[in-house]
Amino acid sequence: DLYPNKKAGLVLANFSGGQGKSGVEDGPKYMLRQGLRQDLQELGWTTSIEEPLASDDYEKRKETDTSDVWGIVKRPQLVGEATKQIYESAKKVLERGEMPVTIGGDHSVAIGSIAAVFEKHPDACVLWIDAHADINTPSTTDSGNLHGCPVSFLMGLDSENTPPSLQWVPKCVKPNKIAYIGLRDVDAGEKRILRENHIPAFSMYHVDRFGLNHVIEMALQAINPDGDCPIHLSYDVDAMDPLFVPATGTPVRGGLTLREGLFVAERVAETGKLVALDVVEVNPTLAVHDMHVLDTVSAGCAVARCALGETLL
Ligand code: 4U7
Ligand code: MN
Ligand code: MN
Ligand code: MN
Repeated sequence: DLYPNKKAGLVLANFSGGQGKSGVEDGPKYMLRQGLRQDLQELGWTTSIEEPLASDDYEKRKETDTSDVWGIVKRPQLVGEATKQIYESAKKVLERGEMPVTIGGDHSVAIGSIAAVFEKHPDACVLWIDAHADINTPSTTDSGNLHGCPVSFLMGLDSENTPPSLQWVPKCVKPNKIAYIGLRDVDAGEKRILRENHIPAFSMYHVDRFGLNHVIEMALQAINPDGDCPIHLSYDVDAMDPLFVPATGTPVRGGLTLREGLFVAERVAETGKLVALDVVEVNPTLAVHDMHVLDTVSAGCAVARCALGETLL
């Protein structure tokens, strides 16, 4: 068995402050209602639940505190506090020897989970599955939405312009320790950052050119050449095509099929090196029909099951 311990701590990151739309904070609730916890238990995982955001009403604060800005950056205080709480929860889970499975929430929550993983495993690497690179800095972001910036804080890029509330974030991710798969909507400033830092980034063009299997091998080879590093899989469901995952905040057409999206998670499970998983950007309220909700939530749950070994024989 590749994962003999089989204990997961589900970190409920019901947070929407990294972007403007409401509803993404309900992702965890919908995924649990869909049976995520039972699914994982049926796969042999013992699960516990962490609720890092339970003691404050972040959604209420998002509505009311209009002074929480840093230049163009929206809600740095809220994001700084929420991600710090998520960091503490994920750290607790890791300290117990368990795997943090962080359920978003928008992708800013990965600031917390990834910071915790690198504290426990300084030699870790990150696979970022997404239509977007999420590597804007406070200087390059046009939207001011922090869910488009988590990677830049974790890498310590443009740290002179980091909002005070996010200065706790450790500069833990080196350019050769993160790789992207699924990119197709990358801002000009982000392209420059990816290029200048030689960050391995595989877009949908590369998926078509080389095939997904080969792209995954290249990504893993780039960040984990000896195959011995712990892997953090940060999975934005918008990596998959909106045909399969319609209920998400920033959908981009031309994405991974559902099977391709699950294959990435399956391949990572097969390495036996997964130490943490994020599943983010499920926004049930952006669905037009009930079937959109079901498709999206089911896809998110399936990513988690595949990453935790459902399809390993
Ligand atoms: B997600 C964007 F401009 N790059 O910065 C931005 F296109 O977590 C999108 O990947 C960010 O969904 C998307 O706002 C963040 C935009
Ligand atoms: Mn993302
Ligand atoms: Mn995205
Ligand atoms: Mn999004």
